[in-house]
Amino acid sequence: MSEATADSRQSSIRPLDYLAIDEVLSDEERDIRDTVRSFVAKEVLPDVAEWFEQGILPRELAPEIGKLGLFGMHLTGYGCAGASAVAYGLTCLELEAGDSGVRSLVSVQGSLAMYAIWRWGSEEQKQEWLPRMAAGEAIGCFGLTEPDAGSDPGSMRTKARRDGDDWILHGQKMWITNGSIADVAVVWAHTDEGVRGFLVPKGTKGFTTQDIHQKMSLRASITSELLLDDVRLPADAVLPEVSSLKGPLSCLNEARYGIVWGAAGAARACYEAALDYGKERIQFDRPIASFQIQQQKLADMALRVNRSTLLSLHLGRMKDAGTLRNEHVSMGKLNNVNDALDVARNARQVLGANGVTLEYPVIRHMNNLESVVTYEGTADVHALVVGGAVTGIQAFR
Ligand code: TGC
Ligand code: FAD
Repeated sequence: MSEATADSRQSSIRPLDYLAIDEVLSDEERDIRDTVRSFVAKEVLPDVAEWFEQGILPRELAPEIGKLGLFGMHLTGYGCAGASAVAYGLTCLELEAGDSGVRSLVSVQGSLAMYAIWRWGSEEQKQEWLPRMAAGEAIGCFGLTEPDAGSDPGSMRTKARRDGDDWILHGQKMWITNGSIADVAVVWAHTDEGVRGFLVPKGTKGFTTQDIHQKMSLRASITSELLLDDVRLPADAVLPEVSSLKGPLSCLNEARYGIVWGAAGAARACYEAALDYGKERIQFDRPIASFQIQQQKLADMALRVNRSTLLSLHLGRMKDAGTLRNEHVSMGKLNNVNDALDVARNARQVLGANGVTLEYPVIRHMNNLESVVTYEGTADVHALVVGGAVTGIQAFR
């Protein structure tokens, strides 16, 4: 008998960690993961169904998340924690096991708004915004998408032109997470010098927001329209270090990386709910988990949860080693969000009628994932990135 077989006889399978992925994490990674898991259990899970129903996300959550050091935790300096990519990923996994809206708050703040300033901003901009954003005292949003420019952000209509030393920014952004609660909006616009990013503080004359209502997904998250009506900005409002689409797209890589992990968290939450329910719910005098057709569903969920977590970890180790490419991230987002959607849809059926209520987390995750599969590049966009990488032929245009 091989040593591997003997080992596996000694330790039993853990249903929630089938492949014993825990054991390949470092002590520090497990500590961070456990801290975030406890935070979610205490501060998110008791209320999130209510937030989802009401379509709100309490702003008071931000300083609590800031105290834990989770905003921009993978960045260095300026009050940021300087954690590893894997630690940041595990954080996203645990947050999204709570709700995609909470992970989105952290992604948009840390990976989009803070990263844009950290990577492309001036020293003064970093000093002004990053410490307060890391603490959750100031909130940021990231305005790239427009009503007529989603998958193709290069076709955006928002423009900025120089007027003496100032800039005049005009246009409209759509579907912007944290838009109306943000203290600073990072807004991308065409200029004569290429695509540039602007820091637009809340209350700037000509800058208004309007929340998007009647969403059936990501309800525990604020989504807004940004209206920029000839907004006059000083010269130092522009991010000085980039003037092409590479600016916003580099930020998207960071946020997509977090989503890769987050989707595995939403999947785990749905699988766990289905497993518990399946063992407790009696029909035909037996727990429904004893029927082969339900076991097949549970086995498929276990497979997808483990596959997506392993893929996340692999990409995380690559990111920490400096070998992760944006094409790798695309494969991760494509696989993991699709896996999570499959898990959520199967789990919802295992729960029967209870699967359509907010008493259980499954339909909330299932609905949220319909946004997650669309934002940060749709599944089609990521399939085309992977297709382009393997064929060498770009199929977007
Ligand atoms: P393309 O000509 O390929 O590239 C233009 C410039 O950008 C560079 N580049 C990248 N740089 C860094 N990371 C990437 N992933 C990059 N992809 C491209 C490229 O090298 C080039 O640089 P340079 O120096 O030559 O100027 O651009 P394209 O117009 O053909 O578009 C490519 C495409 C379709 C992949 C891209 O536009 C895309 O990703 N579209 C999807 C848009 C998207 O994901 N929007 C998300 C908005 S934010 C959001 O959804 C937040 S949700 C809330 C949450 O996160 O929780
Ligand atoms: P479209 O681009 O119009 O796509 C419609 C369909 O056409 C999709 O199925 C797509 O895959 C397909 N399609 C498009 N182009 C191609 C092609 N070349 N080949 C094949 N198929 C194609 N944006 C921000 O900037 N900041 C935010 O904070 C933000 N938060 C969001 C929060 C939520 C809840 C949601 C739902 C969206 C958010 N977005 C945000 C916007 C999001 O990034 C866009 O919705 C996304 O990029 C897709 O754009 P679109 O909705 O305009 O769809």
